[in-house]
Formats: sequence, C-alpha cells, structure tokens
Amino acid sequence: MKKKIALLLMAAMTISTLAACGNSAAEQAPASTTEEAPAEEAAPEEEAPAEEAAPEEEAPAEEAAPAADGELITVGFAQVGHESDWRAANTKNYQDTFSEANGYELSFVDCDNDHAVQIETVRGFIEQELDYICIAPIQSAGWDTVLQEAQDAGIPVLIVDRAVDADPSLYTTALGCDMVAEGEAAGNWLAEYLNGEAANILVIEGSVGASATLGRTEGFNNIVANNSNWTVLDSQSGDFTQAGGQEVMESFIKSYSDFNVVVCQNDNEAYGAMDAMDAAGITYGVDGDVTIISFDATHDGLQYTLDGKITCNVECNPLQAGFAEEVIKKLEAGEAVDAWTLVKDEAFVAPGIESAYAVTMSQEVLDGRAY
Ligand code: GZL
Ligand code: ZN
Repeated sequence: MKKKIALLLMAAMTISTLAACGNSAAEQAPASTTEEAPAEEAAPEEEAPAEEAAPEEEAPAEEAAPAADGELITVGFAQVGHESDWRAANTKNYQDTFSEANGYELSFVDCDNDHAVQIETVRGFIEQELDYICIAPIQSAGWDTVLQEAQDAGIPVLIVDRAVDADPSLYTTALGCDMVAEGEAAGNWLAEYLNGEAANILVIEGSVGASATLGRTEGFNNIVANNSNWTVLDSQSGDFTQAGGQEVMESFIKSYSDFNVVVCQNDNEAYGAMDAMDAAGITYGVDGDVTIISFDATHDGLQYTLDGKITCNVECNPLQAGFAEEVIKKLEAGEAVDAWTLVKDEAFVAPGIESAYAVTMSQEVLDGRAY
C-alpha cells in the first residue's frame, strides 16, 4: 500500500529529484527514473485538442519486471557525491543494480559532499515514504535525529560504504570495507618494504570527518606507533579529490624537503600528488626518492601501481550494491538480516615486490579487475 501511495505521490511530484546540490548538469550523475517534469509543464486538467488526441491504442508502458508482489520496490540512495573515480564506480553499481528491470524504482541523489544536503535528502525520502533508504554518509557525525525520524516512519535504513557514529539500533544494517584494517595493511606493508629503514611520512587525508578518513588514519597510525624511526611530518585533508591532493602536496613541498613516503588516502589524491611532485622535480615510485602508498585500487590507480609509480595500493571495493540488494530481498521476504556485512578487499604492490601483505601487480591482475 505504502508503495502505491509513494508512487502516486511521486507521479504528482513536480520537482525533479535530480541531485539537490545545484552543481552543473555535467557533474550530476544520471538522474534516477523518478525525475518529473517541472510544475509549469505539467497541466493535467488540460485535454490535448481533439485533432492531437493520442490514437485510441495507448502504447503499453514499458513493463518493468515487477517485484514479488507486482510492484516496484522504491529505494532512495543519498550518495556522498562525485569526488572520485571510486565514487563513480560505486554510483554506477547502484544504478545498474537498482534498475526498473530488476524491479526497483531508484531515487538517486548526489549530495555533493555536503552533509546538510544529505540530511535533507534523507528527509525527502522519508516524506516520499520510500520502501528503503540507503545512505553513504559523507561524515560519521550528526545522524541520530534523521535516523530516528526514518525509524519512526517505519522505513528500513541501510548505511553503506562509510559508517555513521550513531546507535546501531537506529538503522537496519551497515555494509562496507574495514577502513582501520586498510590503514593497518598499508602500514604493515610499509614496515615490510622499509625493512628497518627510517621513514619521514606525509599523509594526504580524505574528506574531514569521513569514516574512510578516520579509519585509514587510525589504522596507519597504529603501525606508525610500532616503528620508532618513523615520523609523520604532516597530515592534511585533500578531500578525496585530485585537485585537493595536488594542493596539499604543493604545500607540503614548500614546507618539507626530507620526506621519503607519501600516503594518499585515495587514488585521485595520489594523481594530484604525483602532478605536484613532477612539477617540483621530485622522483617517486619504485625507482624514485619517494614511496607513494594509495587507497582504492581503481583501474587507473592499479595502472600506476603496475607502472611502479604508486608502490602500494590498498583496495576498497566499490561494487557493493549487490550486498545492499541482498539485504533488501531478505527484508522483503521477512527474513532477518545481519547487522554488518564486511566488503572484503586486498592490497597490491608494484611488480618485482614480493609481500606477505599484498598481491604483486601484473597485466593479468589488472585485466582481471571488475572496475
Ligand atoms: C571508501 C570511500 C572513499 C574512497 C574515496 O569506502 O568511502 O570515498 O576511498 C571516496 O575514493 O571518495
Ligand atoms: Zn560538485
């Protein structure tokens, strides 16, 4: 019943559910299937003049494969934004999975890295009485109130990709990678690689307050603590973007001259850092003065790893929509769901490096990747 009302509401809705962030159309991920023509174009009471009346036979609406009870399952997805290649892969995976052909009506909103927009987006999903709400939280803090509102409205919430700093009883399930473990994997590999050599480390962190940033920083620092001849010279946020990575690396180069390790908390920041080091004539990679560690292991990031430019790349698999769909199918069937689903990942290192903590890159490994 809820779905029927929601669908009617959406049909009546005259505002587009395109990304609420006001960014350029080019930036917005493709609209979901629930975007509506703006109000001024919708004139339901007007009848098309007789001569233009549609032929008696209406072309049948494209039949979507209905869900079990014959209706589309309505899913809202409040996505972080479009800050990185990883995010683009994650967004595409959700749009491919929660398609009408698969029995879903997806309301996708790109929240453009703006926490306030993301909160209002979730409130909008609650008002539309969607069947399920997925949230990839831009930041961990500030979620209790709106999660309580969703729970009061009886709408199951899936926290996906990143984590929220809220009482777990306020949402149905969470899924994603273990960011602390990713940070520790990077540190453990570095200790193995340096084999006792000292390290002066610069860290380009991800977006402030994101669980991916907090976790990777915590995990890596757990290993720094075990290596007395390692020094973290500085740690600044590059906001998970290439421009941010370049900007922070440029400022680091102005302030520090004795660093031999740069940790970038995602591939796009690493691309920016490499641009900055190129411009400054600083060499990096397996044959350079600076060892770069990156996270995400996207296709381009692994190409740089294969080329020996990024020496170690710790994966965080963006293809997570299938896990979210599994949860929704179980809930539709009235089955219990796990509170937490871990999305497994691994680390990769440049050719010629053998490691207990990482897979050695080859063209075959790169060609075998799904993203
Ligand atoms: C990790 C994800 C992070 C990626 C970045 O699960 O949240 O956000 O590492 C992305 O590329 O911006
Ligand atoms: Zn934008």
